[in-house]
Amino acid sequence: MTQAELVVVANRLPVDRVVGAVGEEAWRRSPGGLVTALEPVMRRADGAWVGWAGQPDLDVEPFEFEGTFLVPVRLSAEEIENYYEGFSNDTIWPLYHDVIAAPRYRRVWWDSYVRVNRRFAEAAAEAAAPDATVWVQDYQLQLVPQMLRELRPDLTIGYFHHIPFPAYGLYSQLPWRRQVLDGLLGADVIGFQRVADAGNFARAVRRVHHYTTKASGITVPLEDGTTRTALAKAFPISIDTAGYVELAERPDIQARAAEIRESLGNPRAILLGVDRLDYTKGIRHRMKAFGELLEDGRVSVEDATLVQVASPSRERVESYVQLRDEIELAVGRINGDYDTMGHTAIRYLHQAFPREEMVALFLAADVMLVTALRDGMNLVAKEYVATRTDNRGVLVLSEFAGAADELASAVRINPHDIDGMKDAIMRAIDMPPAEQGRRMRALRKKVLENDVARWSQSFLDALESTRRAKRENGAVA
Ligand code: GDG
Repeated sequence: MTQAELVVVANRLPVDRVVGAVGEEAWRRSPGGLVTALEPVMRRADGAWVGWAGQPDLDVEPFEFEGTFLVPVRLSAEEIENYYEGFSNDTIWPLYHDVIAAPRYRRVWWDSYVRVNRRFAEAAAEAAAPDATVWVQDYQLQLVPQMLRELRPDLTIGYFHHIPFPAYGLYSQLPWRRQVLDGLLGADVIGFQRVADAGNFARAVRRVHHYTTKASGITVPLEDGTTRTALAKAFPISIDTAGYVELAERPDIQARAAEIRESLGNPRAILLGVDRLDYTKGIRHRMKAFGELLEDGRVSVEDATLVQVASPSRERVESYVQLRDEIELAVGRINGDYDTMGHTAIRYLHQAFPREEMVALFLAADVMLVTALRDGMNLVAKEYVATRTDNRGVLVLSEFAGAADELASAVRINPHDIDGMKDAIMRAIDMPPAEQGRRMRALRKKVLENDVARWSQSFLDALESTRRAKRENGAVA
């Protein structure tokens, strides 16, 4: 098997398997942000990508795809249930999002998580050339860095955590808190979305292990009595800004935006929410606020329509099934009470759309509502800003989204404070164009400066510095 100088390890491969009419198999690039982010880097480096192909019990040999070597990791239906839907999405996800939903701690899930993480580590160890760089992605694979270091001490290992890292008071609930920290500390660079996440991680390491931390460095003792340094630092992720600007400037997409406005009956203001249907996104809180504004008579359906795209997500996890019921009940009630023949209060779409349609929606929306109760970053906030090339439109942004650290010129809200959120929505609807322009220009500056290429480059640069430091210290032959 070919060995690569740069190996990315992620739960999912960057492709989806499609089967044609006569049963022929093909692979299609999946549209995710991480894929776009890493595509140029992978191409340059002749990289390899280790991940699951998205279907149970699928045996596929490693293969080349558009300049990247793809290494599929097989997962059984039972492992998908225990490692992915169980431990990743029903234990770690709610725990790391400040216990918005109750995490479930099940030992069979943990056992499966350990087994699957080992399989990913072994596949990465095989795919990496001597002294190569391996970049592990996200909370499904927290044990991989240490497992990989044991298998291949020559490698330089990075890990990026896409979701929040909670305060120790919550993290300490995890029955396997020590093992997870040890897994992450196997990396040379551990990247987080916010400075606060890196701080929470360092504090957890101090509390559990009493290791010394200084600035971003954590001193990790080794078995032979020496130490090594792991770097825990913020690298806020971003988007392919230029790609979004290009779509926003396309005449057909602008025409589609006008058509969307028209088909909603040309209300004075279109409010937009775009989220995976997830309890961390604060969709219910948003609807409550909007429903009350209608009830109070502060807006009418002629004034404002809320378009909510809630793309289907994790539909086999019980808490998600329940959330969907609650949201759809709320939408039905609000629309039942306030819709007229020509206008709707909430246009709810439980569907996924192509990126072109998403950009048309961003262009049609006067106000973007990002009301997450807790979110690692929230790329939707940045995408909206990127597409507003005319500097119009208002971003209402939760303080609990990582994006709030950078996007200080948004209208900031605490989504738990429904009255505060109602006032913020009214302020956004009524905001004079001059103020919209001032705020949007400042927001766009941030998103144009820090795009996703810059993000991946700064992470890889940090990894490269640790590699050089190791060489100079003679730690690696
Ligand atoms: C995790 C962290 C962190 C959504 N619906 C459709 C669609 N989307 C796209 C959005 C955006 C992406 O999916 C969602 O990204 P977010 O950042 O908003 O949220 P998560 O999925 O929870 O992502 C998060 C992120 O990782 C990256 O590190 O920011 O905090 O939770 O790009 O536009 N795209 C299309 N159709 C849809 O229907 N095409």
